[in-house]
Amino acid sequence: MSVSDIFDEAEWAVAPGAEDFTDITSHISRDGRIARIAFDRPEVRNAFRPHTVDELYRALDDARQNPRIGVVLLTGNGPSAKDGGWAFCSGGDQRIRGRDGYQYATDATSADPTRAARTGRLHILEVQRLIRFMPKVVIAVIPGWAAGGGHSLHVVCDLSIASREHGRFKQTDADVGSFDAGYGSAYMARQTGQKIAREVFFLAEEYSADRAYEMGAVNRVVPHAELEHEAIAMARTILTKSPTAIRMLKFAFNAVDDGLVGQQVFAGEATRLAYGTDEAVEGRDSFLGKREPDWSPYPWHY
Ligand code: S0N
Repeated sequence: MSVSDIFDEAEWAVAPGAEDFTDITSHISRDGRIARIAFDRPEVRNAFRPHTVDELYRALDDARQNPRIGVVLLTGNGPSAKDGGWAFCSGGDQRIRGRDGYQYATDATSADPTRAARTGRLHILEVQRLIRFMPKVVIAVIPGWAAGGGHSLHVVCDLSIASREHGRFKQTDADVGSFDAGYGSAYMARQTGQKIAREVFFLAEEYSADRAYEMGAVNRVVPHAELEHEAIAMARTILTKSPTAIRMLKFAFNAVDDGLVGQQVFAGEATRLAYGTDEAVEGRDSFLGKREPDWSPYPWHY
């Protein structure tokens, strides 16, 4: 079944465990190497409620843990049956925003009534961190509006590709009193420069995909009908590269802005690489063999 007007069924199979999702769709390419995860609430411009975020986190984490997958496409299904509008994501669902965050549905018809008693959530930030720290390339595929928290999600993705006709951007945070003072704003300023990022946030004006490209906020702008194919082509190019090189590069790009957490993530990968050396094997084996390690074969490189 087609989930979106520009979705190519021939490319994808439903991801294991994704059959019951209500707010997103999750697919894996038929060769098992690319994930396509999409907001599926086109009637509200793909706004997310806590249940959406729960599903999104699960789908992204499944992709993270799948060793065959190297690239994740994050997108929005569409168009809206109500008015034909397209969206990547319009951020938090303002209808259920409470004083302590976004509220789970409380009625028995909600997607998950067992969650009714829980407090409000802002856990889209956990999704941002998952995108940021997963050792795979995440591409925002933007078929329409990227607004509010949806704008922030595209900012945090590694790459962004947008529809020329329908790609629209707007940072509404200051309009609705709900602000992303983390990656959504400060990291955007790293991408576009301070003046432009401040303009985007302080004026909250709509801007086009071509303008986003001029700002350095998106990588490519393509015809709407070609958007998903272009994204898949981009993913396939990345998949021809060394997985270790891509992983180390992503974490190197991150590290400069991520403080000690960035260093920790990069260092973890360095440790993993070290485990593959005879030198580290000697350290482990000497301990297990209850003997002194013999480092003599290993030079002090210069
Ligand atoms: C996206 C906009 C600009 C599209 O305008 P357009 O095309 O004129 O369509 P509309 O007629 O306005 O919308 C169509 C229908 O969709 C509903 N709708 C749209 N967006 C939302 C939404 N976010 N929540 C609920 N409903 C939405 C409309 O109401 C309309 O429905 P009907 O037909 O029934 O009238 C325009 O829609 C717009 O401006 N949307 C609001 C964008 C917005 O302000 N989003 C929230 C911003 N804040 C966040 O997202 C915060 C998120 C968060 O959790 C967070 C917290 C802390 C730190 C970081 C974050 C973060 O991630 O940002």
